[in-house]
Amino acid sequence: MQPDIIITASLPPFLYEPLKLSYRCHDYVKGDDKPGLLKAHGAHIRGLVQGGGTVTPTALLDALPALEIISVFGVGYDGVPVAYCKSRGLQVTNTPDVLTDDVADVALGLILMTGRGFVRLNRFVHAGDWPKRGAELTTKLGGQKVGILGLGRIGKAIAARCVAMGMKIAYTGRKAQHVPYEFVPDLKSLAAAVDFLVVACPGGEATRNIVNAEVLAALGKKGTLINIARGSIVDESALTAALAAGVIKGAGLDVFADEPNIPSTLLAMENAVLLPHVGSATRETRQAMGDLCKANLDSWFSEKKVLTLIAELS
Ligand code: 8YV
Repeated sequence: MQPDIIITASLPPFLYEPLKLSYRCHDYVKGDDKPGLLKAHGAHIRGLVQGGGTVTPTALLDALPALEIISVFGVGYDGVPVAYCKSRGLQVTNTPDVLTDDVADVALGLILMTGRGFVRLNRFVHAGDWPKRGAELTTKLGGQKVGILGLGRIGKAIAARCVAMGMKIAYTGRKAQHVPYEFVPDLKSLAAAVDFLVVACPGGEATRNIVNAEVLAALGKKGTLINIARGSIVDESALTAALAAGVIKGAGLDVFADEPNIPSTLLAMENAVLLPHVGSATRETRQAMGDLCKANLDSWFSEKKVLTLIAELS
């Protein structure tokens, strides 16, 4: 008999359709009667599929006593209660590696869009202003310093791209690594030393609002904040205030605290380039993420092995 699984995020058809062929899928997102769904099927649900940004409450997991695995369609699993999963012996898998390059491309894009003023210049041309006056001069990126918060797989891919543009790299994180980049032990000193501060660390309680007013003040007028990781890592009201008061030069953001809602004050900031969380949003990468998300379930239910168990559980 096909295993029962519960779907707690809205999934693309290229993942949902194959899942429906292999599993009895219970849609917790579209289902109107959620308590009814849990009452009828909770006892025999063995797998859960969620998105990278989905928050999974322990109360929901309590209602799934037969659950064996959570397969995250995304690399970030900050919405998964990992300690709880560990105590219950649940497998938790994600989709690392396959999205690294695309997310790093977005970080580089945001550096180019903010640093070289490409978004402003695009508006300038569309507005018919070019025949009226010359384009503004911006700042050369080669030689500027990029500080990376979180030098994991994505952070390293961002560093490689910035090196290719002649930029200098420093980073902070839990520990120094064997890499040819300068390690700065604390975030505030890193912010003070760089032109671009790039947020590339995991979200979750340990990193909530660590990019705060103090860090932004250290980044200062010379500095631009780039975030491709999680909105929760940056204190969004402090960021909006810093942008409004010219405390920092600008921001390039792909992620926000309460997606898809962005405070109107932040939306209004001319010195911020805003994207709708598109780090992994290419057809190729989303397909690869979908394939890996399903492969983890398939491998667990056929061989009791998973392909990408999260670090805390391995
Ligand atoms: C996706 C992400 O938007 O991988 C992640 O953690 O944030 C993004 O790649 C999301 O996971 C899709 O569910």
